[in-house]
Amino acid sequence: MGIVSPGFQGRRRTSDPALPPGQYLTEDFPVLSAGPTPRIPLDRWEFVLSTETGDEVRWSWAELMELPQETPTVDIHCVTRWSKFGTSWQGVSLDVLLDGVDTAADYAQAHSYGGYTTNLPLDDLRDGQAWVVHGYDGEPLPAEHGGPARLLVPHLYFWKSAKWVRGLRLTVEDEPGFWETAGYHDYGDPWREQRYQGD
Ligand SMILES: Nc1nc2c(c(=O)[nH]1)N[C@H]1C(S)=C(S)[C@@H](COP(=O)(O)O)O[C@H]1N2
Ligand SMILES: [Mo]
Repeated sequence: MGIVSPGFQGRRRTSDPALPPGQYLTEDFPVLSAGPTPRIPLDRWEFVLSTETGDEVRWSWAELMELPQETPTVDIHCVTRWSKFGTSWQGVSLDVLLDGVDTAADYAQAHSYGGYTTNLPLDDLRDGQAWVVHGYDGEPLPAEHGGPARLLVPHLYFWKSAKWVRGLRLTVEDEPGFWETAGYHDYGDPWREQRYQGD
């Protein structure tokens, strides 16, 4: 080994080009929840994708597990300014869930067990940009971080990654969710610092 102090080696710093403007790095994994943590038994869990025409596709937990699984490792950025590099997840790509879904919708509203909602353009869920994840760091996703399953959309501020996700409503019009209605930015690109409406 060379003369490199442990803990410094390989660690990226606040000047890192991978850190969006106004963010700082954290090594731990903060929990941010607007309400109590819902507990959903796996035998009653389901994920529902509904289209603007009222068509629905449903997956039980067992059905979700039978789909092709991916293990994305991504950086995440919370609007409260913490970022965490190199988080490792396991789950199903939205490309798989949207495959074969016939829709003319341009938007999606994610909704969660417990009532949380968040909106995003449907295109931001396609092309390897989003997952329904149920594993973190090789373990089942802890309830406080959104288990049994959450949305993971790492290229947008982390409030778009709905915990305890229950489904997606595909909509023709953009329908603001919980934080978007409260004044947060409709899109939430961390690289353009889109924290609040008007940013
Ligand atoms: N259902 C639900 N999803 C949610 C939230 C929430 O309050 N409820 N908070 C959001 C916010 S603001 C952030 S930063 C992340 C936090 O995820 P974590 O607690 O796993 O760090 O979840 C997002 N998804
Ligand atoms: Mo957040």
